[in-house]
Amino acid sequence: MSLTIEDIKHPKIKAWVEECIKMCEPDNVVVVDGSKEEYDRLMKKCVDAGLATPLKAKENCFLFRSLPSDVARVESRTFISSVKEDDAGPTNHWIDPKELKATMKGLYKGCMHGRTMYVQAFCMGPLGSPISKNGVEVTDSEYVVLNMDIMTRAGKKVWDIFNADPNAEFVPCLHSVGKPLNNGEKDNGIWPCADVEHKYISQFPEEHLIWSYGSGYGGNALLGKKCFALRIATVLARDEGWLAEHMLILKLTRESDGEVKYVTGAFPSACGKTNLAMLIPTIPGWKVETIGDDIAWMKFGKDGRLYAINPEAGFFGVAPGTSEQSNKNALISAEKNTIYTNCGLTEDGDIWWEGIGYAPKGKEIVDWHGNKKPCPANDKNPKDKAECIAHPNARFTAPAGQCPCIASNWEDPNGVPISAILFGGRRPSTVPLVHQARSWNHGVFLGSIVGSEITAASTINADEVGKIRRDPFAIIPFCGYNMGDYFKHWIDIGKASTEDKLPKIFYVNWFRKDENNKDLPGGFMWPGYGDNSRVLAWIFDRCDGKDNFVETPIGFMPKEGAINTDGLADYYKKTLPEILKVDTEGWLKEVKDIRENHYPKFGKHLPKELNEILDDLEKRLKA
Ligand code: GTP
Ligand code: SPV
Ligand code: MN
Repeated sequence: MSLTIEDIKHPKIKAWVEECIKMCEPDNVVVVDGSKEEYDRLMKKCVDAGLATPLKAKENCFLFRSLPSDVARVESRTFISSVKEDDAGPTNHWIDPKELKATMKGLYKGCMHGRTMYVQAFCMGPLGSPISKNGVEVTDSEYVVLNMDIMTRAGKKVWDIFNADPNAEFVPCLHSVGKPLNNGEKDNGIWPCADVEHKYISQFPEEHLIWSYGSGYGGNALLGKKCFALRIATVLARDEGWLAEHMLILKLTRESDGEVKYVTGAFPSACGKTNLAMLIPTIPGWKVETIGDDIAWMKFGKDGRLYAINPEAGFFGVAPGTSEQSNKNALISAEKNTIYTNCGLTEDGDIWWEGIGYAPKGKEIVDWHGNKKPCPANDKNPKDKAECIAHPNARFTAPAGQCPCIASNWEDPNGVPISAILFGGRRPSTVPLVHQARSWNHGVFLGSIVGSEITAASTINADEVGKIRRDPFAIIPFCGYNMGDYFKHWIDIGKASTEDKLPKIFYVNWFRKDENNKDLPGGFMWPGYGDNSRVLAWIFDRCDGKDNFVETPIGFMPKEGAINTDGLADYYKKTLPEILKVDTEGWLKEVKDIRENHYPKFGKHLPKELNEILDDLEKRLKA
C-alpha cells in the first residue's frame, strides 16, 4: 500500500521532487504515507543503524543521541536570503540568494548517496482549517520523518489534498543531513550531520522556499516548525494581514460559571511557554487546558476578533527541569509514542535528566554522549556543565493529543478567539509581576521591548551583568523579514479592528530575583509554575473590564488585594508588594537603554508610534 513517486499527481510538487532527486542523487525515493507500519519500519531502520535505542520502560519510545556539534538551533548559520539585504533587517543573517543557492547547490550535489530520500507531505494546522498551510519536506533523515510525523499532520491525508487540487499551494522544504554514504559506508551508530561551517538553515522569503543542509536537530531540520511556521509564515502573515507568532495558546476556564477565555503568550526560548500552556492551577475554581505550546497563527474572524490555531500536532519540549512538580502534564504526554533526544539512559531502560525530580535508579547511567557513568546521587545540575547526563537542550517529541490537559477543541479548524496576549522574559529586576497595556499600540511597544537580562551565569564580564539582551516579541531568531517592518505590521493589525475586539495585552515576569533573601528557592521572588494561575485569574477579570486595577505610569496594575494570595507561603506574601511596585528609577534606565541602544538598530523602519509611546512613558515616569 506504500506510495511511490507515481502517486504524486500535483505537477509542481512532482517537478520540484524530480529536481531534488537529480541534484541530491539518493539511492532510493520513498513517498511517506504516514502509516503506523511505515513509522515502525523507519524506526527499526534507525535502531538497526545504532542511531536509536528502544526504551524498555516506556511503550513505543526511543532515545536518539546527536553529536555535540548538532544539539540545538545554530543561529549563526541561519539565513534570511531575501533579494534585498534591507528586507532581512538588522537582526537576521543575510546572504544574497544567488550566492547562497550556488553554494548550497554545490553541497547538495550527490549529498544523498547511499541514503533514501523521503518525500513527506504535511499540513501545519488542523486539516481543513482555512488558517492551515501545507508543505512538502524532502529529507534523507529517518529521524526527521519520524519527528515530523509527530509534530505535524503528515502523510496520505495531505497527499489526498494535493492530488485533489493540482493548484494547491505548498511550501517546498529541502533538507539533507549533509553526510553522504559513499562506497557502502554506514552510519555505524554515529548521528549524521555536517561540520558547523557547512551547516546552512536558509529561508528564501520571496519564493516561500526553505533549504536546510548539514544539521539533523530540531528547528534546523524539522522544517515545518521554526523555518516554515515562523520564518516563512511571518512573511505570509505580513502579506496576507494575519499574525504568525512564537506563542503558546491556553484555554482558561472559570469553573463557577464555565466562562472561557483564550490567552496566548510570547516568551523567548526556554522561558516557560510549555510550562504555562500546561499549568495546574494552585488556586481553586480555575482550569487551564492546552491548545499549543510554541507557535500560534492568528487571523481575524468576520466578527473582528483574532482567532488562533496551533499549527503543530506535537510538543518538542525541553526535557531537563521537567518533573512531576514543575510540569506533570508534559511528563504524562511523553509516557508513550515519544522520541527522546540527548537524554540519559538508565539501567532499567528508562530516560533520565537533571531536574527530573529523583536520582536515577541503579549503579550506572549512560549519558547523552553514550558513555557509562556512575549514577549521580541527586537530580541537581552539576557545577561543570560538561558533566551533565542529559544535554541542557535535550528534548522530547510527544503527540499533543496525549497531553492530559489538551483542550477538547484544540483542533477546531476555525481557531479559538483570543482575549489576551502576554509578553514575558527573564527580568531579574525592574519589570513587575504583571502590568497591562493601555491600548493596542502600547501593547505593541511592550512586545517590542521584550528581553532577558544577562546574568552572571552567562557572562564572565561583570560590566555586562544586568544588561538586557532584547528579544522583541520573542521572535528575533524566527522573523523572516525586517523587524522594524514587523513592528509596523503589528501596528497595522491594530488598525484592522477596534480596541474592544482586539486582545488585551499584558507583560508578565515570573523571574524577579532577590539573591539576598535566603528564604526564596532559587532566589525567585515569585513561585511561578502553577502559581502563575493567580496572575491568569487577574488577567481574566481585566479582560472583562473588572475594577481590579490601578493606573500607573507604566500601565494598569493589580490594585491591593486583587491578586489571590490564599495558600501562598508567607515569604512570597512579603515579596509580592515589591514585585507589584513601579520601580521608577529602573524604568527610567529602561527608557534610556531603549532610546540609545535598542530602537536605533531599526533605523527608518521603526514605526513612529513606538517612539511616541516611549516619549509618553518617560513623561509619565517623570510627572
Ligand atoms: P522553547 O521550547 O525553547 O521555546 O521553551 P519554552 O518557552 O517552552 O520553555 P519551557 O516551558 O520549556 O521552560 C524552560 C525553563 O524555564 C525550564 O527549566 C522551566 O523549569 C523554567 N520555568 C518555566 N516556568 C517557570 C516559572 O514560572 N518560574 C520559574 N522560576 N521557572 C520557570
Ligand atoms: C526554540 O528554540 O524556541 C524551540 C526549539 O522551540 S527548536 O524547535 O529547535 O527551535
Ligand atoms: Mn520555541
